Amino acid sequence: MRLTTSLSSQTEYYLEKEAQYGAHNYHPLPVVLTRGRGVHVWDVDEKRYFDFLSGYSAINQGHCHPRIIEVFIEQAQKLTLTSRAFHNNVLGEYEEYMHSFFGYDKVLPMNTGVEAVETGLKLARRWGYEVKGVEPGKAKIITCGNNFHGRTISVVSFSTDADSRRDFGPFTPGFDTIPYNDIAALEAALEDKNVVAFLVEPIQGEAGVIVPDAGYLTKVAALCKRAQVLLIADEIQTGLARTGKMLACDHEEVRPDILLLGKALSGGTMPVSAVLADDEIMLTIKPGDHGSTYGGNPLACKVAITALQVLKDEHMSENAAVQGAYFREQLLGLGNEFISVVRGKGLLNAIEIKHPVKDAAWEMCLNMKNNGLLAKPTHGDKIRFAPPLLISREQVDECLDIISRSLVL
Ligand code: IF1
Repeated sequence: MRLTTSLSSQTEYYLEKEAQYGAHNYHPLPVVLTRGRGVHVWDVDEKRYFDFLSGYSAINQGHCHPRIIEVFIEQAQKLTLTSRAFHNNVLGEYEEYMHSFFGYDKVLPMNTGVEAVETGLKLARRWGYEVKGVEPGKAKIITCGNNFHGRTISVVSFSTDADSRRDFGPFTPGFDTIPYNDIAALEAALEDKNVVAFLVEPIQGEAGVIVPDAGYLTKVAALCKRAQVLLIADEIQTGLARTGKMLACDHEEVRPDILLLGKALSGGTMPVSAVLADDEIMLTIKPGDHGSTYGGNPLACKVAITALQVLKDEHMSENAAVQGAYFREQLLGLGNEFISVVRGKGLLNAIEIKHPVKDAAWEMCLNMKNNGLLAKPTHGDKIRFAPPLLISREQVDECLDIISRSLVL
């Protein structure tokens, strides 16, 4: 049964404003949110929904987590930004906290995820020339098909998604793409002595939550070490407890040479990202070589410390592992004829829809919206399910009932 979505006048009012005055660079679900707390959000008509996207995994701690908001307000009333032209009394403590929490010598603080990716690429190239001894201008970085690492020109230069690249050229050179989850292809690519790094998502998020074979990351790390190539793990979406461990790399006890974090590093309050590496890599960047206006601002640092502490104090990795395994098992048990694939790790999950109707996944997401759960398709036939990591068993059961009632057309 295909629903025609009748929208309230309140909702229409906001949609029209965005259509008139905003760039059309997204096609959101027709819902206008006004409030969030925990796993729930409310729309302008005070209807409540379960949020099963979590801001693309930026809201792992739940909407407006009280401890994070409290620290945000407190710091916001004291000192928000000094720029890096001067020191402040928060940055050093944050850097030490990140060192202790993740076990890297140093952190380079940035803002958005793609800035962390760009920073990682610049670090790898700089290290390649100054430590590995690659011929100037020849550094090469290997990336994976169906990757998603952000939207800047250099990063879309190695995207394999036509929409992300069309008419955005000319592109940045120095990147080669291999198939994801393909050890033989990586081994062949690493024959090139100009390769300085391999950039990889431990699980490919935007591609539809593609989980590689068990042991893939372990083999990747061994090959990179043998070839004197830096392993850059993009944990901007998979990190921070989302997959049932603090980092997705922790499932195989792999320690990347460069670790990229973002999104939930601020608990969904503001853009905060981070690049972690040991001194041999990090100290190739000298004063004035790299930076950003807001990078490492005291507000972001205070918020990030609390956002990380909340993940630990509330055992969110463990809950993600337990509730995620249960959720996938129950989804499979629904016996829904349209669910062709269920996959994921922790609370980063997705289903694939096989249905004769062309935009069935979108229609099903509209059904879920009308039934009180917000999720959005990715690449047409895949629906990502990624609730905040504090979701309870009772709430998972309630959501499974909503999903079951909605995946019908
Ligand atoms: C959009 C999804 C997309 C990321 C990984 C870096 C970044 C992202 C693994 C860049 C950002 C966001 C961007 C947003 C939708 C969402 C996303 F996979 F999460 F669903 F696009 F693929 N590495 N992912 O996932 O971080 O600069 O955005 O802070 O652009 O539509 P950012």
